[in-house]
Amino acid sequence: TNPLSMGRSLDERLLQALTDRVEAAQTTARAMPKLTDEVPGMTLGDGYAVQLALRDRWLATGRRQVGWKAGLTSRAKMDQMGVRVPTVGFLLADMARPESSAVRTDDLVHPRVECEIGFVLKAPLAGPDVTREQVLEATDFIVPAIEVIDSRYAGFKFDLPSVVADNSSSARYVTGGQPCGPHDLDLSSLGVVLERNGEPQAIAATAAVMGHPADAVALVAQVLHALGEALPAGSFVMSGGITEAFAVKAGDFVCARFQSLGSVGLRFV
Ligand code: OOG
Ligand code: MG
Repeated sequence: TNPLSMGRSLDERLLQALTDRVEAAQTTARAMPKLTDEVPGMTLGDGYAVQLALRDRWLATGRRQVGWKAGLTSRAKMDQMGVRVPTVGFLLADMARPESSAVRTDDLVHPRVECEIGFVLKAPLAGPDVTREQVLEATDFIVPAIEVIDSRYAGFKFDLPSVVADNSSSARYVTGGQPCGPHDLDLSSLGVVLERNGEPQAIAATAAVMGHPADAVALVAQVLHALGEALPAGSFVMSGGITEAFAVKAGDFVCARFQSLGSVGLRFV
């Protein structure tokens, strides 16, 4: 079977009920059981139907979407989470935090951090077969980023339909460092050190993300095509965690140091 098959099985009433549940867990920062515990037949397409229903609810309240992220694009992340297929999630403007700022932990369930390459597009990307080269041509600049993920599932344990419904654990993100043109460095072999409280937690290189982070952005475009969505010019796209993610708590300081791109940091309170 096609790993990106978007077959759907939920009726409208169940779709709205599951969306209510995810919205409540995200808004109150209370963990919930996996959606598939109650609806074992839930498909990947159902997970995306919940994710998009949630996105549409929030846009209707005036929140603004700035882009999308790739999830589970590295072996380290897939192994850590026990999931084998990459995902996408939407990014809202109010999820962003200023560089070096203090991120509250009391409105999150069990936050984790990961470092990523962010892409800002100057041209749209759409269609079923977007390539790495098309991504690089459409990119205005790349920028180092830290994503704060927060699964709303108890124990950070989930399966593919459940995590997709939970917007691929999206919570907060911060960009920093030195923006750089997409052709100014070899994006496949940039080293990165992720530090917590001054100690290196993980050391990796960008090739960990599908061989090249632009391939992860191409995958985002392909998944969005299957969902009837696309990446407009101006989109911000995060290409997925390069290392596994690390739990953080109030008092922690996290810094990601990227070869050639500078560093980006956050505090937790
Ligand atoms: C899913 C989110 C994954 C990434 O960069 O791989 C993600 C999770 O691990 O909770 O954002
Ligand atoms: Mg991520």
